[in-house]
Amino acid sequence: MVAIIPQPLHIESPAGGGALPLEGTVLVAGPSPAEQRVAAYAADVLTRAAGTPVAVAPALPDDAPAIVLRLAEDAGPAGATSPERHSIEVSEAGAVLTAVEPVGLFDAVQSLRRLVTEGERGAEVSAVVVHDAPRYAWRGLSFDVARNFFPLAQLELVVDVLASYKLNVLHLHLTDDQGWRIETPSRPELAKLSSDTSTSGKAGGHLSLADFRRLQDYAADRFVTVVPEIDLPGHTNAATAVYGELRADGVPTAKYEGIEVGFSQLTYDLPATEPFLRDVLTDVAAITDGDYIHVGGDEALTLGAEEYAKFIGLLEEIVLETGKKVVAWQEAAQAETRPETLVQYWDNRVDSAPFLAAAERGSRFIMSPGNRAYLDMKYTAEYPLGQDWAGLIELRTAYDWDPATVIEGLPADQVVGVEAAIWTETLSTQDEVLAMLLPRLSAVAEVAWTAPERKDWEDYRRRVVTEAATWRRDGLAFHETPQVDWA
Ligand code: TNX
Repeated sequence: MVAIIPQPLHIESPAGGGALPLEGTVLVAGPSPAEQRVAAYAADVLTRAAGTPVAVAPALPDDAPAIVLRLAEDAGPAGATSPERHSIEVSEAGAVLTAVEPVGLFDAVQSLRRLVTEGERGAEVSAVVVHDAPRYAWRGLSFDVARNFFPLAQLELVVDVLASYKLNVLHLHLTDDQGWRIETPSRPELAKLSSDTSTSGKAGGHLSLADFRRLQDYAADRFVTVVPEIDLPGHTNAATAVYGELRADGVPTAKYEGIEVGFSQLTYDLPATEPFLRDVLTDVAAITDGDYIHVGGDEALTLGAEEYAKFIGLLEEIVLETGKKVVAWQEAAQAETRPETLVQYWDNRVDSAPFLAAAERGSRFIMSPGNRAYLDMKYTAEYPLGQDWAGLIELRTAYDWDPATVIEGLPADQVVGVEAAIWTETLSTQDEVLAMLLPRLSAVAEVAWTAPERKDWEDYRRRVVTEAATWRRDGLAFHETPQVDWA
């Protein structure tokens, strides 16, 4: 069975079946560094999938079959305009992957690795024709490394998982009440003094500038962009625990290791506040490769509307001055964000009038509805990990939704994408995080990539079975939900 996740727009198997044997097959790509990087990545994943070496060759061989990676304008489904559009053609004689840009070749490789099966002649790639392009350009995961810290190696593993599902954004929630997880050179005390706490009682930690550099390089090799979040003006106890001048009474707050939200805040009118915001946001912008900085904006429950709105305006101004663009959680829409600011929807319990008003002003949205995409929610009431305030999210719940209809009345073309989210108040190990992500992240990836008319729960639950073999091979924890016949 051919089982690609996320499901492509167009996929066809030739009537006679057939397959390309991988033994002796080589990879050939164009000379640019980006094409060669995709080829090297393909060699690695195909070698692991095949259990036999698949190498990159400098040129087309005369005497061996090849998998050719080529850049050309005629790639993808008819009429598709996404820069990620691509096509795949596999026959018994060889394979050709065609894309307009290297990122599309990378996407094609993720499909190709899922076509590898064990045949009579050893590992082989099923004969197939694919034409594909994503529904949304922004497809990500928001990962909370503030409630518990996850070091570079674990973040790189998460990037690998994202890339394998054609997800292209790693949004890192770097600061919260429980810890400051990024080195900020103009405010070195933050990471030094306020990163040793966590909700699990574990030691905590933070990313050094060198870690952040390495993470972005690792992600870029996989066409994943890192979006750093500094959560402001609430969720700021890690900062007020360091700087008493950020408090009206001048006294630093105590460190916090609980899991309550909404109690901490900055104060707009204090002289130390704006310099603090400028320092940390300018530092973070300076080390960020991507276009976007996330300024948080959620659950500033102790602030009045007026002070909150002044904060959002100032945060936008500072980030724009650094040359970056702004993402903010949905609450910011109430403060009349600028139209260019991306609004990240999460709390589906509230009235949608402010979002429709923001949409009228031109705002665009990233969809992370808590009752669908919050992968820190429990699968079932009995599940030992996670929370349940947004509901229980079994696999089908994470699969069966349409980002375009989450906010009734929102124009569909003002949805730019989808992010799953994983908050880590109750999660402190790699296995715990993975068991929450897998298999649900693959379902959200299909929501983000696949056209609605190509989605089908029964078909997805058959396809996801084959993912388990890869997770087991790579030692990735996953939840064996009874909604799937894992076999
Ligand atoms: C709400 S979602 C929060 C987070 C919590 C999460 C727990 C959002 C923008 N804020 O601070 O970690 O619920 O599920």
